Amino acid sequence: MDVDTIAAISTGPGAGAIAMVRVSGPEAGEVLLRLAPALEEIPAPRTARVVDLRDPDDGEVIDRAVATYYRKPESYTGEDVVELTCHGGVMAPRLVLGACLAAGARQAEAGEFTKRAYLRGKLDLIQAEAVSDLIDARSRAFHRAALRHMERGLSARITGLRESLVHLESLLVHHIDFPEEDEPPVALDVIAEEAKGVVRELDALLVTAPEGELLREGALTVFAGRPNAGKSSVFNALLGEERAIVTEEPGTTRDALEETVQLGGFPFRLVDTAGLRESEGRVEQLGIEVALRYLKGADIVLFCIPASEETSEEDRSFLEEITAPVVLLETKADLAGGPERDTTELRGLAGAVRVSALSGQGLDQIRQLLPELAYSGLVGDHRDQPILTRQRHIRALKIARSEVELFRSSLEDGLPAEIASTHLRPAETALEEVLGVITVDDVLDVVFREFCVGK
Ligand SMILES: Nc1nc2c(ncn2[C@@H]2O[C@H](COP(=O)(O)OP(=O)(O)OP(=O)(O)O)[C@@H](O)[C@H]2O)c(=O)[nH]1
Ligand SMILES: [Mg+2]
Repeated sequence: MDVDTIAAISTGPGAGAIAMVRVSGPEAGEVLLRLAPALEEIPAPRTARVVDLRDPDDGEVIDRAVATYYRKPESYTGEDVVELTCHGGVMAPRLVLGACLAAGARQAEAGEFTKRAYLRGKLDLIQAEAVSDLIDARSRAFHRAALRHMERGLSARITGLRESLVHLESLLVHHIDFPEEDEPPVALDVIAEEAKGVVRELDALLVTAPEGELLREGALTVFAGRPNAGKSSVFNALLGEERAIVTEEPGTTRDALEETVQLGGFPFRLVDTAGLRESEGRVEQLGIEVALRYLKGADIVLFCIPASEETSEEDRSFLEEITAPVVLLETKADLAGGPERDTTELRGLAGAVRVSALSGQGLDQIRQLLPELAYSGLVGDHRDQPILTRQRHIRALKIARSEVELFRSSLEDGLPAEIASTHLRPAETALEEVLGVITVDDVLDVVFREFCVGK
C-alpha cells in the first residue's frame, strides 16, 4: 500500500474567493508544521486554525489560510489529512501546493485521494465511483442517483443479494454431502424458488439500466423538419438563450448545434439541425448530412411543421424512416389560421404539441412531455431506488443474473446439486467485483482514471 504523502489543489481552477489544498499521508502533520512554523505542534484534529503559511525554503509568507488537521482513520482517505483553505485565484493555491511539495509531499495523481479512501476501506468501489459522478452531475436526476450510491443504496442491495447467494450455497451443502438421505432440511424446489427471488431482485435493478445510462449523458433529442419551420426558435426557447441564429431565410442553420439542458430535472442533449430539403448549396448539403446522422442516433425526434402548413408527402415519408419516438411540434401557433391536422395519419407519433416560440405557448408542455418519454421508468416513485448508471455495474449484474438463472433451471431440470451449484460462485464473484471486495488492478485503473486531480 502507498505510504508516501500526497498533495493537490482540490478546488477547480480559475477565479474564486477560496481554494483548498489537500495533503494526505503519514507526513501530513509534519508538512503543516513546516509550512506554518508558528504552530508549535500539530493542532488538535478537526479544529480550524488560522495560520500564516511560509515557503519552507526561504521562510517568506505566501498566504494566510485556515488549516484543519484530521487524524487517521477519521478522515476522507483514512490517513492523516491536512486541508489548507487558502485564497483562490491562480497564485495562492499554486504557491501553497508548491510549498507542500517542497516540504516533502508528492503531487497526487488523478483520483488518488479517493483511491486511498477505497484502499483503506472508507468507501466501497461503487461509492468511489459515485464521488466522481457527483462532481460530473449536470442534472438533478443524475445527481440524486449518484447521491444514493454514495449513501450505499446500491451497495446495500448488492451486498444483500450476495448474502442470499451464500445462503443458497449453504442450503445446498446438505444435498451435496448427503445425497442419499431421505429428508434433507430444505427441499430442492424450495431452494429453486429462493433463487427465483434473487433473479427477480436483479431484474428490478436491471430494468433501470437503459434510462440510468441515459442520465449520464442526457437523452439525445434532435430537432428536424423543413427549412424555416421554426426549429432554431424552439431550441433557443428551451435553452433560454439565443444560442442558434434565427432568420426568416430558409436554410439558416447549417451545422448541428448541441446543448445540454435539464427538463424537469432530467438531462437532455438538445440538437438543432439544418432544415431538410433538396439543396444545391454544398454547405447546406453537408449540414443536412450531419442532421441525418444525428437523427439515426436520436433517442427522441422533435419534428417541426408550422401550424399554418399542411403535412406534406415528404414529411410522411421522412417519418417512416425514423425509428426513435417522434413528437410533432406544430410551430408558430401564434399565427392565426392553419389546417386542422389529422395527427393520427402520421406514423407512430409519441405526442403532438402546438408551440409558439414567440408567445411561449406549449413550451411547458414540451418540458413535461420529454422527461415522461425519455425517463418514464425513473419519473415519480422511483426516486429513492438505486439506479444503474454504469456499464461496469450493468455488465456484472447481467452475468450474475444469467448464472443464478442457470442455477435455478439446472435444479428444476433435476441435475445433481453439485452441478447446479457451480453457477453460484461466478454469480457471487460478479457481485463482489462490483462492490470492489475483490478487484484487479486494471479495474481500479479504469475507475480512478476518470477522476480529476485533487479528488
Ligand atoms: N410568429 C412566429 N414566428 C416564428 C416563430 N418561430 C419562428 N418564427 C420565425 O420563423 C422564421 C424561421 O425561424 P427559425 O427558428 O430560424 O427556423 P428554422 O427551422 O431553424 O430554419 P432553418 O434553420 O432555416 O431550417 C424566423 O423568421 C422566425 O422569426 C413563432 O413561434 N411565431
Ligand atoms: Mg435553424
